Amino acid sequence: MIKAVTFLRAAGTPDNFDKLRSFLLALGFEAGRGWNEAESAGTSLLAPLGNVEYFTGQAPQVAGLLFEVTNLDAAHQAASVWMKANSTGGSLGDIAESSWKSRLFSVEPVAGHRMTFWAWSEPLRGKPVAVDGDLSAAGMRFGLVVARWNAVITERLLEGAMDALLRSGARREDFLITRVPGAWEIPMAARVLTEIKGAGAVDAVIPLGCLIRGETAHYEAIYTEVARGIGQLQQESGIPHSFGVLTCETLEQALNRAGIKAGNKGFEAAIAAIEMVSLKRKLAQGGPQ
Ligand code: DLZ
Repeated sequence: MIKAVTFLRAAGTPDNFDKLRSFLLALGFEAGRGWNEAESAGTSLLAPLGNVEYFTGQAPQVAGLLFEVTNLDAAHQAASVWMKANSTGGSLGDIAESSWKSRLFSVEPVAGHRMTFWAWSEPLRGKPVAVDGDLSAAGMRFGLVVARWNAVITERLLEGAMDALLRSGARREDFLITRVPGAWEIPMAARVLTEIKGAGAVDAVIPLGCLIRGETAHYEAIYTEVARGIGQLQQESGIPHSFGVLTCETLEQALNRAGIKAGNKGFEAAIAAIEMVSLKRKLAQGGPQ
């Protein structure tokens, strides 16, 4: 139900009003919609986030207006430049460590209007909490579907994928490799893999194929169906499917993406699958703890 937090401050004079607005815009506030009427004028300065904090214990020496910034040194530099360009009788303090695991500085861009800018000392504090998958494949089981068409490429993709799985802690018995005639058949085989139950059930499917436009008249038709089929299967089964199907203009381009010059997309597809299985498991356990 709460929509926003607003701090009302009386600027005093029109000159103070202009100066404070100019200073806070220089420090990175976004200009909101103000008002200008006969009895009063207002300027609105927007921050991406706001909160109200109550506390117990001893607070650091901070002003009532407290602004968190992403880069305190850059903010201090911007404040310093503004203060030099505007003789206001205000003052700018140095950056200091606070007792609250943060660094801060206080400034009066206009005398009598004190505010404090701060940032966490530890860069990862204050960041939004996110859940990331890990890259450990131990304890996971994978189904790989490899198209035989353009085997010179797809076998390299398979090598890359196996390399990624083994190096990430999977054992050889933890992945089941199936071969299909061409990319068109990948979704069907992937579906069968997702339907395995019990000890052989797979945690993720890694499809590996290669479509080369120059040599495939109905390239678009096959590609669209393969992409749609794999995507649909992933949604329906809830089992992560990465996408290791190359779509290239030429054989040279395909070779480059299969380990020659532009990485190995099979390796990348396996890593993505590991990450998604891990993420899925973490989220199933309740997300960030
Ligand atoms: C038929 C065909 C053609 C022309 N090109 C490719 C290709 O570039 N890559 C690929 O994986 N498969 C190709 N195929 C085979 C089809 O995917 C499919 O296997 C056959 O049409 C048999 O259903």
